[in-house]
Amino acid sequence: MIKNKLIQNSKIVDKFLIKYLSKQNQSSLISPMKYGVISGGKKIRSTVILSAGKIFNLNSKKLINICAAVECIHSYSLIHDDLPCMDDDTIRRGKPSTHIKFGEASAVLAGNSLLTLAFEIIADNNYPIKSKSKNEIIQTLAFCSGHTGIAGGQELDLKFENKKKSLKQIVDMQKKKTGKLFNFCLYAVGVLANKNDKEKKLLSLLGEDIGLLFQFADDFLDIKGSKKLVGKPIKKDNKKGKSTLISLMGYKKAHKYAENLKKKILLKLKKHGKKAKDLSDTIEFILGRNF
Ligand code: GRG
Repeated sequence: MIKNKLIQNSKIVDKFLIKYLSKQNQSSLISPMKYGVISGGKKIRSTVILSAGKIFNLNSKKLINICAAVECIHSYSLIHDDLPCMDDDTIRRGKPSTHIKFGEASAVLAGNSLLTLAFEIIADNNYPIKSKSKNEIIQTLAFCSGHTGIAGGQELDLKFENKKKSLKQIVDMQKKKTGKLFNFCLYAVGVLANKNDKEKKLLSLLGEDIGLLFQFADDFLDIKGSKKLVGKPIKKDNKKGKSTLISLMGYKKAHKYAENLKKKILLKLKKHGKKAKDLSDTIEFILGRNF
């Protein structure tokens, strides 16, 4: 059921991105950009956005630009994450990483172009939302992507290699590296649903916890997953000396910790009743997934 939803949502977002890119002046970076963002990946962040939108009766027309922008930022971060100067991975989504297929320089530039494309997609005059909302969404996306968000988290992830770090340090790093983009997903839904500052803050914290849960699942898959299903090399974290919940407390305790986080998230969704069913199903998928 949820798998069908992921496929359906991927199609909607891919269709939007293909159309959007086809209307731009063409350049040789379009190929590595498309390779990095279209027809690959679970598009889980888009599914989180669309499921959260259901709670507030927001339809996909209003949310599609947010989904596409988030997938551009996410794919940009993966292209750069795979570079030799970062995590140095040659396989992503079961295919050669972008720098292996197109060369390092094109991969760096395609990543940069996806980052800027994300902001272009939200600022677009054809995106029919209020200018005030656009500004707020753009500012939050910048905050969640830069040194206070994913880029900052990635820096910590690399610096923490082969070092003994506390639970708080690991959780803070993962909340930045992976949580902040999910934080943005729910915050943007809050903006579009005209929620007040307090409600938007609660939504963004919920999003950050969903992102943290997603990262924990990613770390579990690195140990127990199948390379074929995950689409990237596994058992790398230990070799690289990555600081994860598992390296700190062992697999069993880490799994218990993640289960508790999942319960906490699901409990917070209860107040929304049936309207939160899609998002609850997505959260169940996030921890239970095998890809
Ligand atoms: C500032 C955007 C930005 C990037 C530069 C390289 C970097 C800094 C950040 C890397 C952040 C990173 C790779 C976090 C890991 C998040 C994660 C668990 C990725 C896997 O996501 P999936 O499983 O991937 O959703 P698919 O392939 O399904 O899209």
